[in-house]
Amino acid sequence: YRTDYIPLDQIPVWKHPGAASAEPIYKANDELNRKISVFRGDITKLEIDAIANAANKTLLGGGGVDGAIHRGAGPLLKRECSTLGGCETGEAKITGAYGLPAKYVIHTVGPIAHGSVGEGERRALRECYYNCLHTATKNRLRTVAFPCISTGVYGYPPEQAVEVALKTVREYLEEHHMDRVIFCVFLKADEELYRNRLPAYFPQG
Ligand code: AR6
Repeated sequence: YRTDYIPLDQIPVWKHPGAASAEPIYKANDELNRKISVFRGDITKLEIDAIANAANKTLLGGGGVDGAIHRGAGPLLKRECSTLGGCETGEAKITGAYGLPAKYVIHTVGPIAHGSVGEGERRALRECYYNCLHTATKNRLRTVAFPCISTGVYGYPPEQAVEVALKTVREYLEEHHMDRVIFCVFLKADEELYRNRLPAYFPQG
């Protein structure tokens, strides 16, 4: 019996900081605000409908969050992934989660940025978030956790990636039914980035 799994009901909904906050970009919508969480820790521990994986085009595993997901899931994950014919940048493909507490893993491949981004990289990163959410919707899944796609090995600047992540999720939630989206950050600096920028995309009503 595992005791290190984190059920969704133990992850608080993001709390608006109140007075000092970023300039709003979108209209306030408290209903949407209640669908967002920032969780700092290991995405492989989350008991949720789906976790997104920042994979590579082979889908056969790697380092970073991809390595952690494959280690946690066990070898059957790689076996299923090997039947999928890889994944293009910006695409998303769903598999079982095997030994993980999540129900599914949605694999996506972020753009390789190496420190500088143009419109192509931005569009590709948007597609990652959008296609993961769309894959969740198509599979009737209502709760999804995202790592900070592309901001590790792939070198996408985190302070630019957070804008794409928050904008894409905000726009998706406006148009589709989803119960919870968790931004699963691993680094303290990323937690601060998300908490600082969330009020721009999810202002208080
Ligand atoms: N849970 C949540 N986030 C994590 C975890 C974890 N267990 N471990 C790391 N992170 P990266 P990328 C964070 O490099 O940049 C792989 O080799 C990490 O701190 O995992 O998209 C793939 O096979 C960072 O914030 O993904 C590809 O070849 C974020 O996850 C390549 O890396 C993403 O970092 C993909 O690179």
